[in-house]
Amino acid sequence: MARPRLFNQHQKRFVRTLDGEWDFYFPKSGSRIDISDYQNGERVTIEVPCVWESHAKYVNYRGQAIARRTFCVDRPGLARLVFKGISHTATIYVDGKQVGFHHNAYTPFEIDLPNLEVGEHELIAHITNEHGEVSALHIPNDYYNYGGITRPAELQLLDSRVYIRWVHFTPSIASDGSWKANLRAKVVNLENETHSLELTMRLAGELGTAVVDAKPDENFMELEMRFDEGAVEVWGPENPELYRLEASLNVDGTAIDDWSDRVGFRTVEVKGESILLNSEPIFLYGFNRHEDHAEYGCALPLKQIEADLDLIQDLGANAIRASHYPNDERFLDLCDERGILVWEENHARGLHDDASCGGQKAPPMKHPKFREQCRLVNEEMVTEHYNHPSIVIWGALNECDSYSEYGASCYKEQLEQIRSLDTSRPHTYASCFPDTDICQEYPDICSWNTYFNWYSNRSIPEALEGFFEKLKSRIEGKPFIMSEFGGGAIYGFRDPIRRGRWSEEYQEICLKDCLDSYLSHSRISGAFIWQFCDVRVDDEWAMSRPRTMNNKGVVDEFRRPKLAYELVKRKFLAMKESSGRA
Ligand code: ADA
Repeated sequence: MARPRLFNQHQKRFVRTLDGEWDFYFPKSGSRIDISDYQNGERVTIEVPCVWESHAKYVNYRGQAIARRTFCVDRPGLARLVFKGISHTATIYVDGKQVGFHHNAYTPFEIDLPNLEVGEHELIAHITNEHGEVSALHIPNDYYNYGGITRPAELQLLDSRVYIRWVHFTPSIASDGSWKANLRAKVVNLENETHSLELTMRLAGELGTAVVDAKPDENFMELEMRFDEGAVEVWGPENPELYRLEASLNVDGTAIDDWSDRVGFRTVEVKGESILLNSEPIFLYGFNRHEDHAEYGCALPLKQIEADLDLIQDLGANAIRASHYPNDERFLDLCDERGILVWEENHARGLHDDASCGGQKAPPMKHPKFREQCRLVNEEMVTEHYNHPSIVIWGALNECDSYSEYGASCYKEQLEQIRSLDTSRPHTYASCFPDTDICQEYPDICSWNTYFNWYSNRSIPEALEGFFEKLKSRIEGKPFIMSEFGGGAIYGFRDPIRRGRWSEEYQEICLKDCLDSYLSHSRISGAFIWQFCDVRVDDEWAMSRPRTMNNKGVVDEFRRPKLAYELVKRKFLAMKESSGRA
């Protein structure tokens, strides 16, 4: 059983995991199965969280499935279903009645069931991982679009139908050097009348209160708390100090609901061509990481997420780019605890006007659902992951159409939306179109994916100077991150004499040349190796990817280290020593 977070967020709510055995029904032929006659399908009992591709018979299955289980409600009141990730689109039914729908594998969703009777209930998720009309974002890609209930799920039972949905914590430094904490809460009232409530917040030994007349539906309130300089420890890579934020919703002094999270006192901003963490320039160095593993697909259990971060820290990295989608919150919780900096981004990779996209009638960015699906992912990503101190950059639209007027309107719209949801972090996007990109005015940080010595055989220093010359006017006055670089190596292919392409030796040379240039370049504030581990790719990409894998990992899909591992470790540890950081 997997908990959705590394800690409990509620004392008053009764919380029960919905992980464990679910019955999955697959069509006996074709790729469609319906809620009306799923019992005629092929039944397989699967341990959730999972991808169905972990089952030999469904290793390549792209289509629909019905997932079913029951759950018990043993008290009247409000029942809530919390899904941290279903891949990639799901319609949810309770007792045969549709109660929810969610698109996108990588963002969480929650469903309120205010009038569920006491007793046993049937829960069904009608899931698809199909490509085509259903999604503009899940298209055939250089990573695999899995199917399943891939992240933890839980049932919550509340006595009250008025509850705390979330509290956003925004730390800042006041002019006198003390800390200010802006706390913005969302309270949901599912009853028909307005309730006069008191919201109390406890944080780092301080207490703040706000009175709220919670009308039916959604209510927002804010309060500010102050902390003397030195009263709290600053969160950072060398001292990732976390504090528990505890909120309580009270009527006449009696708590009706509670909610808690972990937060860190830190600031991140851009100043000229530098990225500042706690007012000090910082250089981000690390990896792009897909959530993918040979045994688990994208449904990594906590032990594997921890093992990945053990390797990432052994390699000396201080940062991870969560390419190319919002990550499992347990990964973010661990990064909060370990002081690893995160660039988290919305779900998009290579959505062009002209990309071949697996049967889509419209190119993905012109897919009729593109703008709405991106808008929802941005909102869910920022709203649900807002409090993680480890997230220092929001990203959008990796290598999408940033070269056309239409594409530029999408970049502008989405970066503005992310800014409207969070003014406390800088944003960026990773481009790969130096000749045609027209969107560099929109992001706070300019980021570029370049493979000078993999997709071409150019010398890095020479290529880099020409590259900066070409971008000069567009990136002037902003920080610059080299967001992707590297080369492929087939694990176990050693070629010490020839050092041929796809050998581990060749990859080591690629990475050495890149790191020697990028880690010490005065114009660069960050360098993310593509990528941490080898990942499975969609069948449509298999022709250009040996082993139907993206083989640019420094470890393979089982986390077996390649020759470049020790080189990268030496380079990153030298960065750590030179920056004087722990
Ligand atoms: C792009 C893309 C990555 C990966 C990489 C590669 O930069 O952003 O997702 O596909 O290329 O391996 O070529």
